[in-house]
Amino acid sequence: MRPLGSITRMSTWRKRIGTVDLAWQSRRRRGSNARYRPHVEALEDRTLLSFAVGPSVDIGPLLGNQNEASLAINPINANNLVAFSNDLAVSSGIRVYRSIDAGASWTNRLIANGDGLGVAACCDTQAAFDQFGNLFATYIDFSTPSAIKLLLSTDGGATFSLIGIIAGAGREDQPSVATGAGAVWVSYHDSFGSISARGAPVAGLGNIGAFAAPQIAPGSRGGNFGNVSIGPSGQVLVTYEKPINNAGPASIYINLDADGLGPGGFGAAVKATDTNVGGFDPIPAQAQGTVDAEANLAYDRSGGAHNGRVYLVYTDAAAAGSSDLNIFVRFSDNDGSSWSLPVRANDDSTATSQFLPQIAVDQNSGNVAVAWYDARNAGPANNIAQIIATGSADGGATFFPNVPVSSGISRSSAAGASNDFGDYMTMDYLNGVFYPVWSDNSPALNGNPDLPHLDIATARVVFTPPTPQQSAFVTQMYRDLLHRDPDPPGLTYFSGLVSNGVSRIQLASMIENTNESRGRGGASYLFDVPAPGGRRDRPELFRRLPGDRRH
Ligand SMILES: [Ca+2]
Ligand SMILES: [Ca+2]
Ligand SMILES: [Ca+2]
Repeated sequence: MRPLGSITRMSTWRKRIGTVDLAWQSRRRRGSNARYRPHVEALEDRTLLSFAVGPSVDIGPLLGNQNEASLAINPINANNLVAFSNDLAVSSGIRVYRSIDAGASWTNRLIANGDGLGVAACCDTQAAFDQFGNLFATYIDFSTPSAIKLLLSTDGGATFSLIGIIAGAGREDQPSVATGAGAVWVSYHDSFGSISARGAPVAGLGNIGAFAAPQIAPGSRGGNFGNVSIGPSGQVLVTYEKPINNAGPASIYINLDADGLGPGGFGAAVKATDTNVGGFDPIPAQAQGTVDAEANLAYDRSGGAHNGRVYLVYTDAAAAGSSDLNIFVRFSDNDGSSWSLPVRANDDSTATSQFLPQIAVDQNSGNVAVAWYDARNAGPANNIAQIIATGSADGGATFFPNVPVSSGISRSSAAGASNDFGDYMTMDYLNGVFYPVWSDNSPALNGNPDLPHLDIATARVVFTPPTPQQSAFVTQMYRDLLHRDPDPPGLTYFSGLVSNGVSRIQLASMIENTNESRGRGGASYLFDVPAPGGRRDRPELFRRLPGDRRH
């Protein structure tokens, strides 16, 4: 409880307004017959926003189309970001982008085009830093036969070395890379049509052990568009969609390797959810490239309240063939054996497409961020998209109001890229800041040299969910006014309002004026006590306790 301030101040106030008199008397009588007590501290954080979105930055002003990007934040130096993308303007190679100033400025170069890192890299880049500052990047190399390769950088993306060929039979697809718990894992669609994965121990910067033999996920044959994540004890979860050869319906499965790098393999496939978005679902905003359900995983290794929880983000639609795609999140506290009910992350009321979602956990806080391409402002044509994001501070039970991330809206059909925006987007999230990375040909993106071709863009998004004090305030107000604890959506909503600058007095008024509160009677609040000198920017709240009859 915050001290009320000096009696002198209170005496000054007393002349102004009777409620202060009551508070002053309460102070005089404290411990005996106090009927009033200061309930809430002075307002604070009134201008604090839950999301602060920086400008969209063109990370590589390049001729032609670049798309299908991935990005990772260096935990040793969070100002060091490294991204990768396809570069459709060149015959071979992938583009690597590097920033050392938290994404404000970037350099880029082409790699894996006959330089020793790769023969003819094409696509499907995925990147992850680990806790030591090792940066891993995987991609498909169109060598003969084509192969999935893994690169390592120990200097924050300045230089790379080829760790090895993860798979090279010639028909592999869609690699993913994950780090955590002293390991690095790569999963991929193998040449026999199943999901396979390989892991290696990591003991320090540049200290990468040998990769174990490939492990097949039982029951995954015919699945693709997968992802991999590592849990806090080293357990490994892969996900994939199956079947993939239609526009929907399909299902999303997981397999668990419970002992991680230990000798046990992947367990049986578990269906996490059905979805009406198949492996090749043509929607107006991605008509040539089509979309899949884009199932992605993110374990919480934060050591916090939801340590060990794994999140699954994916796309679903009311019916197969519908272009009204939406983004859903489920979570599991038992490594995928069972899953929560889905929570919808996009909060628009349109019938447009939300697609290619990505999810990330801030391993310092356990907070969750989700971002995706979104056609909510496209109108009935449903054919242009911007990047929208949200976050959760309660372990995925509820999500905050959506926030626009990209400065503009892009039209992939104008770019002439056969796979439109690409098969996916990615993001990374660390120390309260997340960076989605996406393909952009909006006129609002500064620097693109040849619109309507695509460049790669990112934006710095600072997610500041309500503080514990703000949430506690809302909880106390529920108990006082509604005589109950807040339901999770109510707690998120009202805490978010406080965090977004709504004053606590306004909040109390909103709750007190609900039908539920009016039906309760009991406690009420006295509002808007002016501060000394008539300033009204630091009002105080005093709770009137039940039983008092003077007000
Ligand atoms: Ca194992
Ligand atoms: Ca929708
Ligand atoms: Ca370009």
